[in-house]
Amino acid sequence: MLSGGARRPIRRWVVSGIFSSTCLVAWAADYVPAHNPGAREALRDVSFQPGITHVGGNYRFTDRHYLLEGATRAERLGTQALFVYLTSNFRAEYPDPGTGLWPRQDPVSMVNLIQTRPYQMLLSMPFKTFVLTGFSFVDADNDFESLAPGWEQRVENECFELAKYLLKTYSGQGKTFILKNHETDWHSTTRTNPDGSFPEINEQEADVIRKWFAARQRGVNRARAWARTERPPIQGVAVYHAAEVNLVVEAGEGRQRVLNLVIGRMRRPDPEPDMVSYSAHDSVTTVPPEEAFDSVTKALQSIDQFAPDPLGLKRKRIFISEFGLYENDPEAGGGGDPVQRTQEVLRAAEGFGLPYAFHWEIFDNECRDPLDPSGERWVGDIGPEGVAIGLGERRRPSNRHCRGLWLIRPDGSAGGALRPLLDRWNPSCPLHGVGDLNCDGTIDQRDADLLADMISGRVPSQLDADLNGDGRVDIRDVTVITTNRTNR
Ligand SMILES: [Ca+2]
Ligand SMILES: [Ca+2]
Repeated sequence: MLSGGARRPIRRWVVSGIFSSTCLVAWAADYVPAHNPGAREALRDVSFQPGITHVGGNYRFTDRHYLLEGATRAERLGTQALFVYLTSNFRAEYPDPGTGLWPRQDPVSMVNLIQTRPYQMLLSMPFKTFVLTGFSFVDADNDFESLAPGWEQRVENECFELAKYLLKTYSGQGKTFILKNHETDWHSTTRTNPDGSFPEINEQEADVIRKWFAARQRGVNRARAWARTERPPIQGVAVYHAAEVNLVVEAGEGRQRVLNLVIGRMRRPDPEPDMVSYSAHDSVTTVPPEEAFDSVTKALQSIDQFAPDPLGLKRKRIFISEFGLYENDPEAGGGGDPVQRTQEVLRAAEGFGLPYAFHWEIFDNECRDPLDPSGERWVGDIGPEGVAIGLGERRRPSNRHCRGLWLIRPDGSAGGALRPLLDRWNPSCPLHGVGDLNCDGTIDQRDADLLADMISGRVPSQLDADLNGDGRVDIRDVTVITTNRTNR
């Protein structure tokens, strides 16, 4: 199944020729040993935690910078792990309706982009782990014919500069960064089968992917090698590179996929990827909820069989980068009980010993345009910029226009997958981030009264009462309480 969960937001910048094999120059192996005790320690003690993805959502609730609105909502819900994109399409994926935080001049590299104010504000938030889906800007240029000479070196350098910056800037802050790509299997070939099925990759295509993974990993390895020589020493920060797979069920069945044909064969002098991230729609949404545990576990076993382990991370070298439920579109998969399915996925991920599993999307990125008479057009395909539609705009999708890849629905209510996540993030007060301000287990008038007291200054205002993520505690946050009230 061509799962759409993650395809849509990056369709505009995915490079159709990225893995074409033309004009590639051989590179001189500049192998830097990947072994890094500090890096290993950072993940070894991580206990399993669910995270949230935020990119390209189709609706917003505030006029704040969208990167920060989503991140603030995620923080309120209680997660310490956030997954965002670093993409040359940043203005569309994270629109800035009125705060002027994006620079006028376009950044020209990942490290340029992460130094912009929105990302600086994001990285200063108290998340412990940031997953960054980043294609180097040289990849996003969609012009490999002309860029091919020196391509791998440029990819390597861009990853090096980003990783070096993160290590240097966040030394001592206890943060973990994971640089990864997006669903490599979908990008592994531009061929199509006459019957519409997705072709198995061939040796030539596998070789280009291998070189590309190696270039990215070499960049991260170089940065870690640099960090080991710095004085004062860089410590208390970790940067990893993950290679992503998404057709794992088929790889387990012996079909030629990225997991078995590329990752399973990476050997020195190619640096092996630190980690393997798994966009898990093929095992999460293709079975009934009660079978999700077995389905996901089996897929993880396949990854464990093929993934190298250059840092000695054991099963901490694998994580689920995407699981999402098409709560509103059962035919697409993910139907049935969303609570049970979510619980089973989390149980499988934790039981297998993974560090993370990220829920695909805080705000759904697969909604239809309500103004399109055919009902076919996606909101994400409307225009070049600003796919997150604001409150009151005619084009804003409502719940029924979306497929259900959400934790927060367009009407502000909680998606079906949210409760099991809240129970893990904040067991003592799970509903806090959706309105239970006084932590008595219900969302009702008493919470609204407490919020009113904060707004009027009768009690000190708490930033965690900024329920809609616009950076202020005011009357607009009352809406979240009224939408989610448990006692009506
Ligand atoms: Ca309450
Ligand atoms: Ca607010």
